[in-house]
Amino acid sequence: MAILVVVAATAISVSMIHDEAFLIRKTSRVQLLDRARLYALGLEDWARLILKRDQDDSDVDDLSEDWAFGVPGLPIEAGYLAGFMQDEQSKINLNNLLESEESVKRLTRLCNNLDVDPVFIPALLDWIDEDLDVRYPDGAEEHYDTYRVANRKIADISELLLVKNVTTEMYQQLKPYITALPTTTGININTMSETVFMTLGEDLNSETFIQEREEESFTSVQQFIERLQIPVEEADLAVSTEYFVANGQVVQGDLEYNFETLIHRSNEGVTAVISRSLGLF
Ligand SMILES: [Ca+2]
Ligand SMILES: [Ca+2]
Repeated sequence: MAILVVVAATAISVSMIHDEAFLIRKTSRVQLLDRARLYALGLEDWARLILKRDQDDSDVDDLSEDWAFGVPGLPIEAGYLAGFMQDEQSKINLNNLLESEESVKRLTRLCNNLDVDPVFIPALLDWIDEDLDVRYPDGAEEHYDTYRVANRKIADISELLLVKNVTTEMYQQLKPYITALPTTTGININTMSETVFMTLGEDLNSETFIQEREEESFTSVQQFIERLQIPVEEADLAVSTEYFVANGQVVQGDLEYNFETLIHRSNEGVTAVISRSLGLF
């Protein structure tokens, strides 16, 4: 942890060094905001650095690695920084649905397990697919409600709220377990929650899964299936991750500045920002 904090402090001061002159003494709200923004971007740079180093260290991603430990509250002038990263591939990727029947089955099981009516799934598929043919019986194309159906990959899971038969309550229940990534991805079995594990098949036992994983991370999907002795489809499962979300908070006096950034990391360890929300939200 101490090493992480030092690395964070170093990365942040490096990325801020050019703006040093600006930081001195002036404390108007605009300047506080600018400064918070710089700290936030510094923290994001640090997250990318941690991910790059992690890629150099190992081919597997699990919850014992540096990226999985947050910065609990690093003191800065007149406030503090905090942040944490999450593996976006620990969730069900809605943009897998068209290419993978297994992903549709998993989403259906997720709904059933959470007591959410899966009746919206055909309309969701219509929302994503490029054609205008309505799926029978509950699909929806062009003229549903006041919205135009997107007919392309989902950019943000909140789009689900626009899909026929999805209520705010259903969305809130599903939200922690779903994601929308720009490419087809595997669920990382080393980071997924018990709830996501339970979507991989019928009558599974999540206790054994958690015990086995705590003993040792899974080095391959095949090894996961062998160790647990469960009838699970290998499709769209993985032991490593390309997409992470970095969350951070910069507190300066009474000002609380937040960011949430989706980061892609390639097999070569090159990171890129895919999307970012930044500000006083
Ligand atoms: Ca790793
Ligand atoms: Ca469509």
